Amino acid sequence: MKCRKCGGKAVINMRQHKLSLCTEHYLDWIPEQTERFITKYRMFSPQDRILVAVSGGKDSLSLWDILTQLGYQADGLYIGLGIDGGNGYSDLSQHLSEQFAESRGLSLHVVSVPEEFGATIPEMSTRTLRGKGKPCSVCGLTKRHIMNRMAVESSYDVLATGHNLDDEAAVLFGNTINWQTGFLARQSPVLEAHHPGLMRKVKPLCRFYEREMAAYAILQKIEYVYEECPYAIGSKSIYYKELLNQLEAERPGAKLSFYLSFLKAKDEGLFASKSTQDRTSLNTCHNCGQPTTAPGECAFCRMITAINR
Ligand code: Q46
Ligand code: ZN
Ligand code: ZN
Repeated sequence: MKCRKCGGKAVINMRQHKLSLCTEHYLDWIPEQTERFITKYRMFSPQDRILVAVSGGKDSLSLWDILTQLGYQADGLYIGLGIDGGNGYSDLSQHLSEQFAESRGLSLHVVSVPEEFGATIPEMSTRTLRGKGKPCSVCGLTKRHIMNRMAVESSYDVLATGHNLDDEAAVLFGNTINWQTGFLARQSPVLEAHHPGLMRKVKPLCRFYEREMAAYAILQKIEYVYEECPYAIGSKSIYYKELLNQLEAERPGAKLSFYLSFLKAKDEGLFASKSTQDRTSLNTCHNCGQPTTAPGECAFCRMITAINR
């Protein structure tokens, strides 16, 4: 297998793009493509201040690496969830995020959920669900609240997350088989802020396969946490990813085409009425000032009240 650009030894073959590249050209190709997506979806400009949500994993650290390489002003935000799972998952991911920031002279905001709210994510979940179910819904709600609040309070222009194509295709698949039209209307590489307390959100890696990001992180020698969060095991999203991988093995490019065809259909007006509906129905939480679809308090503030009861 030879690199298409220089004829040297290729380290990756991307069947969906009919493209093989050597280390050097692969490490150039990923940032070039990222820049293309940033421009295509009008994500941000060099004047914008970007907050990157960093988890210590390959995608978010690679995203931060790529954005700074491309010359963007990007700071990081790490949220400590207090998840141990027997392998010190949160401690290790925080350590690797801090190490990454320090080695490159970048600034990283750290918010600790246990310090700020008096309980770890699994503890919060036990209190709200009374021991039933996984902590993922509590975790997602908490992370979204903190990310938005930190980005708005520190006057960033945009919040960037490291979701890759496999993440986006799995979400799309789950929403499609259940025809979750509200969620489908909101799924996009760019989520505009339709409320003063809401931050714009972008996903610059949404067109890269997970294996492409893993290859990038390894070849770029980024030290990241290999283990998944212990609560991700057995999740629906991993199951959907496996199904999509089976499809991809038979039909290279199927995942990318599933996602891109969806974006095209949305551009052509699919779910347009649903998006307008969502935009007009946002209120302000009486307690924290963040946008909410519910009248009165937002879901996060209601959850914190329930935990402290
Ligand atoms: S939601 Fe669930 Fe993730 Fe939170 S508890 Fe772990 S698996 S980290 S993306
Ligand atoms: Zn080459
Ligand atoms: Zn609130």
